[in-house]
Amino acid sequence: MTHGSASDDVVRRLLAGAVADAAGRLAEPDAAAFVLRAQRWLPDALRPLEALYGDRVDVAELVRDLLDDAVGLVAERSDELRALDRQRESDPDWFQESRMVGYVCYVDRFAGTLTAMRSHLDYLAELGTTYLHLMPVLAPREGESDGGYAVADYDAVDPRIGVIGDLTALASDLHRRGIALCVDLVLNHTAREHPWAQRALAGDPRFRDFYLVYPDRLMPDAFEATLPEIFPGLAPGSFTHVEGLGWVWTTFREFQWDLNYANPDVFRAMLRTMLTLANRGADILRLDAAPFLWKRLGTDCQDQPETHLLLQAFRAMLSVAAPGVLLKAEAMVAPDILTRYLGDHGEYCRECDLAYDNQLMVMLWSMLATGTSDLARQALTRRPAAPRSTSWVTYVRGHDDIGWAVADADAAAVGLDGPAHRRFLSEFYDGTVPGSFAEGDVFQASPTGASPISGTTASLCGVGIALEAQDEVALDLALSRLEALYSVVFSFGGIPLVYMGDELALRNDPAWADEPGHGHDNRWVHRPRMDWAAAERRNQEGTAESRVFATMKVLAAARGELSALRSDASSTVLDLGVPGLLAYVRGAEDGSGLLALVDIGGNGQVVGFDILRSAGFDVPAIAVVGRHTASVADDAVHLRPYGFAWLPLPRD
Ligand code: OTU
Repeated sequence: MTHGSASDDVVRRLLAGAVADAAGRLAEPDAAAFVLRAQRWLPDALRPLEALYGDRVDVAELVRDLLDDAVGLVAERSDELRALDRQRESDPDWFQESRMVGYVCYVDRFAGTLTAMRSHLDYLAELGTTYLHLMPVLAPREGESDGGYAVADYDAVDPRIGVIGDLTALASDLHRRGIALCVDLVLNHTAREHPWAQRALAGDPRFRDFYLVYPDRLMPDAFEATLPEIFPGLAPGSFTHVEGLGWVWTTFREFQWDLNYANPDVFRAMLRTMLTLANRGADILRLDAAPFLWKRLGTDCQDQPETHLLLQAFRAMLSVAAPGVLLKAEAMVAPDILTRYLGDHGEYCRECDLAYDNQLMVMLWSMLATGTSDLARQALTRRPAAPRSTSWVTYVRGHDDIGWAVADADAAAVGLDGPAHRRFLSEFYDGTVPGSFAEGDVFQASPTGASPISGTTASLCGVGIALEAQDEVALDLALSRLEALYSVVFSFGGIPLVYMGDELALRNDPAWADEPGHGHDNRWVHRPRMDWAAAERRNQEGTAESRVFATMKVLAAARGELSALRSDASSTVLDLGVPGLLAYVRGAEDGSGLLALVDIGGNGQVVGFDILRSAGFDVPAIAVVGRHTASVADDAVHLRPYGFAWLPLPRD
């Protein structure tokens, strides 16, 4: 940009305004800090906002309003959170540290209420948790709410779990313990009961423009020609006819109305929502359904360039107002395009700070089903790496179904047929493939046969079948599978997330369909209520719970000690010529490194030092092993079936 350009001028004028505004409403040093941040980030906000809204409004005016909102919200920010902002500004890589370990749960299913949650923090600390993701906490519509992903009020929490002050109090408790709080922000849609939707329904044109509403089927039909169905069984089509309004865009369920981000008022309203949540103590906002924000005729209406501009603008404005807060993209898109959400657009452009590593998750399950690591090596090597200042969150499973995101190109590269392999994975995990140990359920049958699968980690690993058969050997194998998967999640690169119940090997919830509103959505099979009796058994030697819980603790503790497991350390998958072995190397900037070996085939492995030496590694001593999963003897690393070993590499 040349000096004296129109946009420099705009920035100068906006800054002058911000100086006056901040001086009037913030005390020092916060006013000065605000201005400095505005100076740094305003150009990054103006660029995308100009591209998005330049033809619709005066963007300088829009940004003035956004800054005005921001100063107001910073003025309300607590001293405690401002201190955290300052700390994180001086240590912007805080979330890359290897001590980061996440835990994911539903407040009601884990503890009952937000207040009750505060009495379970010792349990989380025992596991090594430093990042707590609470599933949707904001007030949902009554009745069916897609697990809280249909928000009726962004300013209130679900009355069943408490009041907004309880969230703030919980956040304070967490911060005192060094735990960051992640909450969901459902920004693609609101519930039809949200006041914005209600005012649209009442005929208010300002709010009608908050949504995508069409008088007849002309445009809906035109869009649907290229739109995939997200929930074909639960909610066919992407539009819903609403009496008195017309056809409303509803990508997901009929009660989830997509917001119209072509309207700058929607951007402003959502930014206010983000900053308000930040003021309640949220450190990380999980941006639900991020790829869907912008629609374009003739496309699948996912991952449009404008979606990225929106995320960049949100990020920049958040950096001005709440610099310590991170954005996490929930984008279940192809691995080739996923890093765009982390700002990888040829050159780096700050966008989200975190994104779910969907590809690693799918590859974990693929490796377990085939007993081989070649496809995983291919896929994880080919996909772009997360930009250095961002990080993945790694996970074995989450609250959604598992979709079989295997790229045809990756499958072909290792001699597999993409569609056939995806079908195989679905049939393996729903238990129809002979010899399968898994007890999953098809979430929504796909005509391709590659149907997504529901089920808890333990049930998909074979724990249920083994217990029913009272087969100790099978149970040992099943638990070893679960531990092997988690060992990868804790070491491959990114913030590992433990999904509630996995630390106790909780099985599918047999009564999932009994709760009102859940019966037709079998994702509830893997959203069990916390079993506190099972949690008690973690202290009882010889139980499955004590074994798995101990492994998780060991993984978390060991991780914290190993700087090679920082999220920003590199990851390289190795080819040691052994199909049943997954091997990868981490390398941190401080020169520390780590070699991880996992027997993914389940038959046990003897990895000779000669193999390691020929791959260029000096033979290390074992740093960490899962409970009796590996040992070093006779010039080799011995892995038990599904065993794993983390071996520190000598510094270069
Ligand atoms: C998300 O999932 C949530 O995780 C789901 O629990 C919600 O039902 C949904 O949004 C609606 O709010 O399609 O199958 O690329 O894959 O946003 C799950 C992202 C989904 C989508 C994802 C979506």
